[in-house]
Amino acid sequence: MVTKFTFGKPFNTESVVSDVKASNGELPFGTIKRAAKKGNGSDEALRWTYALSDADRIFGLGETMRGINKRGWQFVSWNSDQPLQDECTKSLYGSHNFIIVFGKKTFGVFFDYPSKLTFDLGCSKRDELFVSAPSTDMNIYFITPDAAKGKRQRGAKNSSALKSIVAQLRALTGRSYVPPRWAFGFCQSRWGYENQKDIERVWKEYRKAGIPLDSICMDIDYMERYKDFTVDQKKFPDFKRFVARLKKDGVRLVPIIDAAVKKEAGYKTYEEAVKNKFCVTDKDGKPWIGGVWPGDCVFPDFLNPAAREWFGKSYKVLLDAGIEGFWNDMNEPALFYSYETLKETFTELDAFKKKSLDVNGLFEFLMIANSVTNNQKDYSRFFHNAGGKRICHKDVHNLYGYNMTRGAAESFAELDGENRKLLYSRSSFIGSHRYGGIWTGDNHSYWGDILLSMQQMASLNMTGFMFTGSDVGGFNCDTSRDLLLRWTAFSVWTPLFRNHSARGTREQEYYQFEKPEDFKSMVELRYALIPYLYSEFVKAALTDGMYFRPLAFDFADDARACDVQNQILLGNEIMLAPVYTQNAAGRHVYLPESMTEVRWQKGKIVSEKKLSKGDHWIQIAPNEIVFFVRKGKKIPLVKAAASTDAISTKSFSFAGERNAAYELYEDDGLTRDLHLDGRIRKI
Ligand code: MIG
Repeated sequence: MVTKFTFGKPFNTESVVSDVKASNGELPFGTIKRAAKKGNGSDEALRWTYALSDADRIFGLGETMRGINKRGWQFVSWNSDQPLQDECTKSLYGSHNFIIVFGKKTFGVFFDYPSKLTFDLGCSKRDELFVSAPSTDMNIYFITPDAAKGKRQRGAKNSSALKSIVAQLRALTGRSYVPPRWAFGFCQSRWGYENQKDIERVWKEYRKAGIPLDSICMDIDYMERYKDFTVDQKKFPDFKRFVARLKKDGVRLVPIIDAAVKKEAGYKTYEEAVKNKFCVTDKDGKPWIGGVWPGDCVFPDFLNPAAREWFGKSYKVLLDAGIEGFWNDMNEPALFYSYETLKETFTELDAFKKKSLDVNGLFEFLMIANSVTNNQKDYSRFFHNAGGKRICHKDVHNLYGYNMTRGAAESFAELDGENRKLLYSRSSFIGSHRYGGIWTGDNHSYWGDILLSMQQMASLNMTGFMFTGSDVGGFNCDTSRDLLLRWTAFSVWTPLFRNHSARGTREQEYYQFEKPEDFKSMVELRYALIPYLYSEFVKAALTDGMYFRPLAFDFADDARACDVQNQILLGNEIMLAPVYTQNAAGRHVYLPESMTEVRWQKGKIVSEKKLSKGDHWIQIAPNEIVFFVRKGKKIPLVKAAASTDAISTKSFSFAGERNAAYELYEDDGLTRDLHLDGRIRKI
């Protein structure tokens, strides 16, 4: 059951798509304190507090650092460009303000609020959970599990409780985005592909190595002076033909689009933005200028529906060139500089000319200089026109990337009512899961980031973001072959499977390493699985389910299972237990029920072994993938192909229990009309 409470006059984020009447009753969980004065200047104008029991676990929050159980740490919803995230980072690119308390009482809470929110999940005090905001205007939804329907199995009650809470959040906020099937193919990316020659090389090397490939991302260098919706003619002399040539071989190009628009007289997008008043404005109502890649930029006002639509329609030039997928970047929005901050900074630094730079002075100097980029004050310096109302950006900050994604998706549907497009964003908010996926941003080539990625997948699925994945191999720092192998062994299971890295780091395309056949084998498992993974994904999307789940969601009565932070369930059949430490020969795995251990090597299944419920040490060589098929289940595999277009589902091989049945969802992988009816094949 969903119970809504409205405090003050909340901004309508349009996260919620169903009509729920606000209750006048008592809060079912915890207490609310609101400052007498609207916005008392602190971050605690509104504060919801809940007393935690010893055994309570806290799930949710989507894209954040740290484990699946979030208890014991503090997180801040404030969409941030975090080029160097680490374990202590409190804010990432998205705000997914949904938590589940699982324990003495089990319930979900969704805070529908567009600005900064602090989640203290038993961090300041072990037994206290509080969520606070700088404003007193907010909608809060409490979700309690619906009674389980149908036949009850032992242990099914609590487990269906967690699934029921997530399903209700999804019913409230809308169905998850489903990309075209080719988006489940492998994508190679790198910030540093400069021109057609670079991309051609990637394509040819992959084909030469016999490693399947479906898409190549184009990072900012394809544009003319970093201008959105342009393609540099010198670098891509006949772009349309190039796109067609690659597509004929099953490879799609996926260009990046940045949020900010270069200020340049005569540049179409800029001129249109200014003429139509589609930019965010400064205190005097003039287009606000901030610096990003192209230098001085204006910022589309994605909160203004007309501006949102206009920007979305601007993708048309690329669609017309044959492009079918995009990634939206820098839409927190990231800000390299503003003139206001630069001016203040120069003034402050000026004072240092007369000072001697002792240790403290030097650090102060560096701090001031370094605070130019993503300076928080800048978010108070510009304004939106949201439904005719002038609103300061900081009050709706977390909605910016969401509405960029929304504008693009809505325009794609108008421009091409027939076919789905691939779209994923860096910044997000609950609500944008209806319009696109996300990637998890600038991680590192750290071993711990493999685990982080797995944990984020589980949490993101709770908040509706199912089409997601991390930069395989790590974005920052130099990767290593062993790390890339282990990371790939996990990421062959993530819906977005993209190897991406930063300019200046070691090149990490699979063919760059010795024995590329080891990578080939892994990517081949992905392709053998695509019909299955796609089937589980669409079924989850259409039934408000989850593609990835923590073990607690299916084994809620098994305390051991509920505390597992380094294994997850995929769909209805699979459990994953990736290796994420260097030079490990294998790892411990906890089986909450008996399962089949399946071992993949050299492009095929080499062994299957029934294992009993309980603890196991599993040996896993760096070039192997081991996964577990659940009790009473099997999965279908097909013959791997060079690209998804070439996959045939005429015949299958299987892993798991052969006499089990599997219900395969199949469609054309492209058209927008999605439904399960008549599309399930029992095999
Ligand atoms: O300031 O476009 O997260 O994936 O390669 C860096 C360059 C801007 C950040 C993205 C990353 C991308 C990079 N971008």
